[in-house]
Amino acid sequence: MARNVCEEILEVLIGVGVTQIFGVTGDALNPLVDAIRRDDRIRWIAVRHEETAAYAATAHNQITGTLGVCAGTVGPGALHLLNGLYNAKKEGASVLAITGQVPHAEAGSDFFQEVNLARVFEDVCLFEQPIHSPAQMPRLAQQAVQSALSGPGVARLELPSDVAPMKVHDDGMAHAIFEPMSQVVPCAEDLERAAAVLNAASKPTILAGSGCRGARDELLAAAETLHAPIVHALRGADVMESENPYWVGLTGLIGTDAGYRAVEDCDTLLMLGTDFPYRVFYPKGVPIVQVDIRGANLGKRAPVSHALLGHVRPTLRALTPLLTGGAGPSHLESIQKRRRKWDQKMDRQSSLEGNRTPLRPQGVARAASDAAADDAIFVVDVGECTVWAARQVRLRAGQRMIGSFNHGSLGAALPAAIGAQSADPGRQVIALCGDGGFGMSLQDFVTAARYGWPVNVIVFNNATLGFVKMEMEATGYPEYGEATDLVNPDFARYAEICGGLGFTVREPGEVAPAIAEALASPRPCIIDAFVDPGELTMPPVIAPAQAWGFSISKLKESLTYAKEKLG
Ligand SMILES: Cc1ncc(C[n+]2csc(CCOP(=O)(O)OP(=O)(O)O)c2C)c(N)n1
Repeated sequence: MARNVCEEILEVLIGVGVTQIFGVTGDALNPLVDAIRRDDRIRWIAVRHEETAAYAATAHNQITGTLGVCAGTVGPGALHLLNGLYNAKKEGASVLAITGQVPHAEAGSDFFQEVNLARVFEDVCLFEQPIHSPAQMPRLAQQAVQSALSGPGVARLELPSDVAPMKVHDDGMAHAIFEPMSQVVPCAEDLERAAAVLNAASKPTILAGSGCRGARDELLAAAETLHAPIVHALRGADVMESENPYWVGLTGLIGTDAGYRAVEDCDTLLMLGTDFPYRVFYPKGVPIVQVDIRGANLGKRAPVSHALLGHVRPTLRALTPLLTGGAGPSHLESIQKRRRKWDQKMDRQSSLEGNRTPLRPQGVARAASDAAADDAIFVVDVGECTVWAARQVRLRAGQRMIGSFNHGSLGAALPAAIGAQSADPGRQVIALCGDGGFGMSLQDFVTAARYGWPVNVIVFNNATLGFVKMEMEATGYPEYGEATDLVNPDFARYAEICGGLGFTVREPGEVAPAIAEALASPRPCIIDAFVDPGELTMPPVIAPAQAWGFSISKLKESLTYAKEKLG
C-alpha cells in the first residue's frame, strides 16, 4: 500500500537510525504524529516547549552521532525551534527540523499563524524546502537528511497541512543515505612544511578543539614528541582526561593560568580542530600551524603561517613521524609547574570544609565531579556556572561535557540533559545550571519525570544573573539589581510537584549526601544549592582595562549612594 508523505519521511529517518523525534504537535504535524503512533520503530517525545526539542535533538546527536530530529508546527511552533537550531548550527550538530505550514490554498494570504518560514530559517539552515507535492517524496527527505549529516548542520523540511497526509507514488528514487567515512589527510608537501616549522620551535604549544574528538592518542603522541603542553578550547574539554600532564587547561577569559601562559609564551602554536574565537588570546608574532577539516576556518582568527586541510586524527598520524622533537622539555615543564600551582588553588577554592555559608559554588561543582560515574555526561549552562564547571570538573576518560559553548545560550542545559539522557536512560547525566538559566527551561523538568529519565540538575542558586552582574561591574556600570537580581521559586519543591526528587542544600555538609542520593535515584532530581553570589569568576590574568573598569563601577556606586544619602 502506498505510504503518505509523513510515512515516507519516517522511512528515510529510520533508515539512518533515528528512533525518536522531539516536538510539540498540532495542525500540520498531526499526520506525522499519527504515523509515528502506528510505527513501533520510532517514538514521539512530547516536550513542553519547541526550544527544548531543538536543544534535545542537538544533544542527542552530540552523544550518539545519530541525526537529531525535532518538530514544531505552523508559525509560532516552528519559531520556537529557532534558538535551539542556532545552537545546533554553532555546536556543529546534525539536526533535522520538521516544521508545519498552512495549507496551499491559504499560502500567501497572511492566514492564521502563517509565517514566511523560509525567510526566517534561511540563515540557520544549510538545506530547507517546503514539500509542495507528494511527488517530491522521498527525494526531498533524503536531501534534507543527507545535508544535515554531511554538513554537519541544520536542515528543515516544511510540511503544509494539506500535503502531509497525501499518498506518495513511488518514483524509484528511494535509496540509502550516504554517510561518508573518508578521512582527509593533507598532502605530503603541506605536512613536510608544517613539520619543518614545528621542528624549529623551542617552545611549542598545542591548542586543541572539538575537532580533536576521537584523536586522544594521536594528540598525546604529538605532544610527547614535541614536548608541547596542550591547551584546549571549552568545546574540546572532554577530548582528554583532565589528569593528563600534557593537558594544561583552557585559555581565554574563563581559562587557567597555565593555559593562558602556554599560549602567550609559546614560540610556535599548533592549532588542531579549533575555531577558538577570542583573537586577543592568540600569541603575537609567532608561527602558527593550523589543521582543520573546515577550510573556511583556516586563518580566520589569527595570522596562520601554515594551514593544513584535514581531519585531525589522520593528519597527526602522518605528521608526528616527521617531528624531531628538538624543543627540549623546559617550556613544557614550566607550564606544568604553573598547572600544579593552579590545581592547588582550585583545590583550595573547592574545599567545602567548615561551616562556610553560603556555599562556595566551586565546591559544589567539585563535589559533583567527585561523585560522578566514569561515563557521566556533564551538561553545562551559560554563566558563572560555566566557569565553575570548566575549572572544577575533573573529566575522566569516558566522561563527556557538552553545552551551548559556541552559541552561548542561557537555558540550554536542562533540555540538552534530556536529549542526552534519552539516548541512554542508564547513563548518568548531570546538568550544572545557574538559577537564571534553569529558570528559562524548567518547564521541561516534568518531561524528564514523564519519561522516567533520571537527569540530575544542580542549580547554583545565587539569586542573581551572576555572570552579567560581574560583566557590568567589570566594564564600569554601577550595580542595578532590578536587572540582575532574581526572585526564585523553591526549586526543590518544584522538583517534587513535577514527580522528581528535590534537595535544598545550604550547609557544606549537605552537599555530598544530596548529590549521592540524587545520583542513586531512578527519578529526575533537582539540587537547589544556595551558593555565594560574591564568589568571583576571575580571569586567569586581570587585564589592566578590567581592573580599571572595576574601579570605575565601584566609584559610580559610591557616588550614587552618597547622592541618595546626602540629598
Ligand atoms: C538566551 C540568553 N539570554 C541572555 C544571555 C546573557 N547572559 C549570559 S550569562 C547570563 C546570566 C546567567 O545567570 P545565571 O543563570 O543565574 O547563572 P550565574 O551566572 O549566576 O551562574 C545572561 C543573562 C544569554 N547568554 N542567553
